[in-house]
Amino acid sequence: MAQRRVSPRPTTDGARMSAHARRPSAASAGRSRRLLVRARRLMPGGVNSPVRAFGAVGGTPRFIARGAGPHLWDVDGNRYLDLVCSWGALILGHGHPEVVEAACRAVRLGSTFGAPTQAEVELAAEIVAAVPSIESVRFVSSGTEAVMTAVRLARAFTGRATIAKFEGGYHGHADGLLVRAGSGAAALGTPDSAGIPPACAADTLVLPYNDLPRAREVLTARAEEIACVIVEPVAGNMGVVPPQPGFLEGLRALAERSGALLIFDEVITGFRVAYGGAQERYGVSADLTTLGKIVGGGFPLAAVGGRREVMDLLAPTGPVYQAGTLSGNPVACAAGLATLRLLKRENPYPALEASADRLARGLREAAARAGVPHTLNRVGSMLALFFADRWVTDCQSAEATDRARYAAFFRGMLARGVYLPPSQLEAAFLSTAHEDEHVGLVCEAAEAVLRAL
Ligand code: KE4
Repeated sequence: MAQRRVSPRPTTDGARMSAHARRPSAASAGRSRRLLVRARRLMPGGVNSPVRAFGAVGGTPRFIARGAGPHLWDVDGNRYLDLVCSWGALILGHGHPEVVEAACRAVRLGSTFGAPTQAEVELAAEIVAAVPSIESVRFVSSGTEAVMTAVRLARAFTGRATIAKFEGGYHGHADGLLVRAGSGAAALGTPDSAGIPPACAADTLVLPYNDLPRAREVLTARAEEIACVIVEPVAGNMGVVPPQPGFLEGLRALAERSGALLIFDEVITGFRVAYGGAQERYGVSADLTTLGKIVGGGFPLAAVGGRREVMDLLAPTGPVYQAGTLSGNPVACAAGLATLRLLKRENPYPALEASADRLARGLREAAARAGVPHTLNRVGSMLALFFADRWVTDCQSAEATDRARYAAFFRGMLARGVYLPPSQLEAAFLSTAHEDEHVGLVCEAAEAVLRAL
């Protein structure tokens, strides 16, 4: 057991704090640091998903003890305003009573049966009602599985092999999709993962996001071989990059013309940017849609859905095999159902839009007053502040921003009790639990940190 030292010592975040003179919101990280030492002996990097290791921002990853509403508490008792919301999953904040009650009620009846349940039928019905292009849905346990299944369906339906994706788009870690992915991979500077056979990556075309002429050129030239075009309708894994006007409509037309399926990866945007996701917000329908995060209410549940003639290719009705021990898990379905029913009943989207707009304006004003070059992208309640002097419209411009300055900003905000995404190439989120006072606190902290930068 490490000998606890009582003298003040520099934390790895560079802020020297003593046990007595700690700023009210400054965060000590002693227990997190000690847990990290143990964790690294037991798990690669001490984490179960790379971005959590703070590799892109430096400092000690905080081990979280609990969450409530808009807040997280770490194992040292420090409280943070959470702008990650478990990567967008918690649109209702941490521990919403209706979601907790639904999950507790379900788990008392049994955690998993490996057999059909009514909860799956009810959740499927909510999703089919919410997204008109989804006539049939299959539940899985992660966004990666949902995308894997969507791509396999597209290949079976078209009889073609090639996938077209967009640079900076992250669609989970299936071999064929981890090609110049965004999110963790790009942030770590290894856009292509080791362990993926060249032959596998060869079936994946990577196009520049928001570049419709280039997409038109490639998708026309190689029309015969393209099984699907998969896109994040709002990119949330290179920071936040909205689709340029006409981009999604153009992809729709190109897919139509080439006979490829258009897959909207709405793992982030589904139920986030509107109740009907990006398809409602932009009025463009997909052939297949992948959902995750919000749809599971904070539990491991994701989904792939779309045209019945495509979905019916899935076993047991068709020849495309796909399966999962915990697929459609009853506890996750209960939490997801409670979440979607509350979103439909209360329609918090206008209020979320207004809160996020206030936050965006406050951050822009703080950066301007601090004289720090910046740009900010926002769609609904997902947003990203970049340190750059020009718009961020694609992966190249996102990666060209001042990421070292973002890392310093992240650490400064963390020390002031605001938990931002630990990578510039991620999205920040608000939840219905974030109120005006919380938005104001974030803007105040941002101004102080930006001035210090
Ligand atoms: P999961 O397999 O992580 O549940 O979902 C993969 C996925 C698919 N599609 C999109 C658009 C996604 O954003 C994701 C996962 N998102 C990342 C954060 N941007 C999850 C966080 C992490 O990897 O730790």
